[in-house]
Amino acid sequence: ILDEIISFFANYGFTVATGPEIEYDWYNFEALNMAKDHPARDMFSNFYLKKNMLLRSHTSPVQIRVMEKQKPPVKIICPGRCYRHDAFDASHSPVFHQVEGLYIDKGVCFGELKWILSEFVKFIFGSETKYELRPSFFPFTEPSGELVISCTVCGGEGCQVCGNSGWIECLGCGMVHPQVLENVNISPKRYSGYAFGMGAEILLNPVQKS
Ligand code: 2NM
Repeated sequence: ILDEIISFFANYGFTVATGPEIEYDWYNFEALNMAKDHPARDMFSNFYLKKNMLLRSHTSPVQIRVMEKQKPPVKIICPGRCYRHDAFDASHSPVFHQVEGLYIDKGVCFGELKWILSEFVKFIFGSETKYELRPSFFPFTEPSGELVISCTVCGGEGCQVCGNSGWIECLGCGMVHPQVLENVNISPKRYSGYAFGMGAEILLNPVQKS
């Protein structure tokens, strides 16, 4: 499944980047615009190993590490294992895999993000799967969005996997927050970019064909 996601984005010029599963507080939170007392940290309730080291709760730290080292254009996809203090249920696991994408260059806009995500949904779930992009919030993107797809298990009727809503949260996305670019010494006046992140395990669900 990771290979399938990667091969889609490789066709659009993304290259794979990886990094450590044990991270510093700075890379997992601070650089992503989440200060020590930021309430958004609760969303990524986490496993600390030491005062400033934890099991990463997303693969965004890899993207921070790449942006620190590499000048734009940056066009990367970051697959890898992540950890969250979540109990097992139909859509959660304390250990899961994420794929995050990042594209930074001059003139990258929200319309381009919408376009590549719509192509992605068609490629992975087929053109019969419906999708919606809804407004959302992340501290590291502004504006932020959430992409939902019609439930691949029940086809939208409502079931345990989609919490009877008929929709499954597929991924989060947005334009990289100017403060995040400042944190890695990229000028937000000259550059902009989009980012997105998704859990890979939801793709283990069978795809409902009509
Ligand atoms: C998501 C949703 C929205 C994201 C942002 C960044 C970075 F490093 F550029 F700031 N990496 N990934 C991002 C944005 C991840 O996952 C749900």
